[in-house]
Amino acid sequence: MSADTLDFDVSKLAMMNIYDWHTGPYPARIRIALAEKNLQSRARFVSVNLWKGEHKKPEFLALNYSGTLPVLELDDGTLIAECTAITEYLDALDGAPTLTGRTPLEKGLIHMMSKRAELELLDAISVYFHHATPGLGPEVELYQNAEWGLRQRDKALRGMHYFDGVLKTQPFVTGEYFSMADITVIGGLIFAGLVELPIPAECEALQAWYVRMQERPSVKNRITMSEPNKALV
Ligand code: GTS
Repeated sequence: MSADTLDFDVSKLAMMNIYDWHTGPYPARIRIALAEKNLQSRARFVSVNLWKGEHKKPEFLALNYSGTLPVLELDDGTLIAECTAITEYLDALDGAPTLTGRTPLEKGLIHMMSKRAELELLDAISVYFHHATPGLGPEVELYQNAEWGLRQRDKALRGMHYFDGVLKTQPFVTGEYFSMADITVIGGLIFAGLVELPIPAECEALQAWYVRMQERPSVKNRITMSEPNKALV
């Protein structure tokens, strides 16, 4: 442990706003990262109601051009969107990154596997949800392409088989340590649960890994962790 880490006092960190939706799989990635880093006391959650399309309103688009959650806002007004970018920021705060890699090799592998988990699983399920199911409802889903959505569902199922293969030989997605890549796969499986896309029965390693991941307090408490701040909602 470096001197920086020993000196790190979480209570001296300025409060951060996190624009969030409590059941959302992408925002869940940031809640899990916060809890893994023990930073949840520095976060104020600001609820943006996806079902009412609040994330597509000009006020929110001014915060995040992409119109998606989550967004991190620092006390000087700086805005960071994109789960990977937010996680990298949070992980670097204490000078002791545990989620995004400590060495160049770890960093490269974690970034690769997390991106793969987005492309092959989480983002694919998101497209399936928005295009081949009622999604967030007709007020929000202004364009849908069911065929594209169904292809993405099949892609996600292939992604589950891929991660099952990875987890047959190692305890975590990039090897021996829990990392951002695990969090991204967890996000994908949270979304899979919401759209009722079960992990195929033959993907036993992925199923067993997910059972273990759900026992982590960061994952177990991901929805209730914002309740003390509910007054802001
Ligand atoms: N690449 C973005 C990231 O990594 O942050 C994707 C973020 C994203 O798609 N967030 C979802 C969203 O805003 C939130 S949730 O579905 O997990 O709740 N979706 C709304 C929409 O209309 O796309």
